[in-house]
Amino acid sequence: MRIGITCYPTYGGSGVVATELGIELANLGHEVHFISYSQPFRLSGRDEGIHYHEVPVSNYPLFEFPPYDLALASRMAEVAEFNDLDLLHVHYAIPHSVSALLARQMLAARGRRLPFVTTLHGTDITLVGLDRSYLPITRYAIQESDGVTSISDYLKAETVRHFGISRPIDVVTNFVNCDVYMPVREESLRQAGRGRLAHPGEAILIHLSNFRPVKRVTDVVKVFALVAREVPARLLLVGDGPDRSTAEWLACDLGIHDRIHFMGKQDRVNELLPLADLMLMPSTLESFGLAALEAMACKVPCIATRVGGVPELIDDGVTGLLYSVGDVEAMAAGAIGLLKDRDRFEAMRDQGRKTAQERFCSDLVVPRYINYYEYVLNANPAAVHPHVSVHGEL
Ligand code: GMT
Repeated sequence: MRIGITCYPTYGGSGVVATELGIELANLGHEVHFISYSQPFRLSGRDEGIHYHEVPVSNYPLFEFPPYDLALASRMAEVAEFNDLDLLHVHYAIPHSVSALLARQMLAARGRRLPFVTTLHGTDITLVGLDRSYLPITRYAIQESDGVTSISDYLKAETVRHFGISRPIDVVTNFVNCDVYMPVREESLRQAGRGRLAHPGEAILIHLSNFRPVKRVTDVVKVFALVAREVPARLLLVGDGPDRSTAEWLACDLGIHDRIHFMGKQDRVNELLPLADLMLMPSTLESFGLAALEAMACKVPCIATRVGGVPELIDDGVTGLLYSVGDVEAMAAGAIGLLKDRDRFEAMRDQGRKTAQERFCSDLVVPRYINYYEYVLNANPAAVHPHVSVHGEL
């Protein structure tokens, strides 16, 4: 198949999922075309079977807000026509599904079919999509998509509840490549640099996010401060975003700045995650919690909040520990208890990896997307939604 993928290319779970999906599809022999304003950060630019098409956005002085969604629609239609794409797969509904809808109509006017699949990821439904400025058009584009998938049952239910969507939504969970995200043995750990990040006998806690308010990075620092009182420990904060400086100030105020490594944005998190003993994910909301899945695949249990789709991923007490939002004392107590009970800790590490392999491994989930594409392509194959007929250049 020739598949166009659009996503937010910067650091963020939906972009990560879209990029990893593109890589997996290309490895399986499909031709993948990313269409976005910059190259997704996990791509090298030289990946076999993957092409990248930048969306140029004119910054004409009249535009206080350059219309990216229109430029994206034009580029989607062009790329589809030049490369004979079979379908588009857009990640995060706003504005990508609206642009895809326009591209589909532009090509239909030329007698060419371009179905599109929208994958819902999180705040496109639970936050941004609920904003009255976006809600009607987001609802329309979801409803009009040729296929809609959601990354969790929770998000599917929220989409139906908030948007009144009547068309079917298929749940295709996020996934992890268990051969890329895997635990490493002690010797490799030392070579990989754990020695630089922690002293022997210290526990390493890790948090990975885009440091937006929903991630509650200050709770991460507070939990860590309580843990570090009881257990020799260090915290790796991976990522960057609006709440980073608040977190840095808090670390100074709590006198633990020297035990926290602010590592900024990192490309190869699969090399960092196995260095950790525990992950902290105290978010206000997660529709899935991809970072926790990546950690589980590396045998790193997660201390998380019982929100959104997280309980679909983490079995409380078995593959991680779940708490109420903001209950930093309980999260710290849970982390300390686990670090002090080696048998329970080891069992949880093993169970996490097993769950990742048995339920969320890319080998299992990516074929579900491929089957879904085939289903969409086979549904009403003659439909091109022609309104007018246009020939010549797009
Ligand atoms: O909704 C967002 O915050 C954006 C999105 C992203 O691009 O980072 O995150 C969502 O999608 C991820 C990948 O599917 C999920 O793992 C995250 O749980 C989800 N974030 C939220 O629901 C807050």
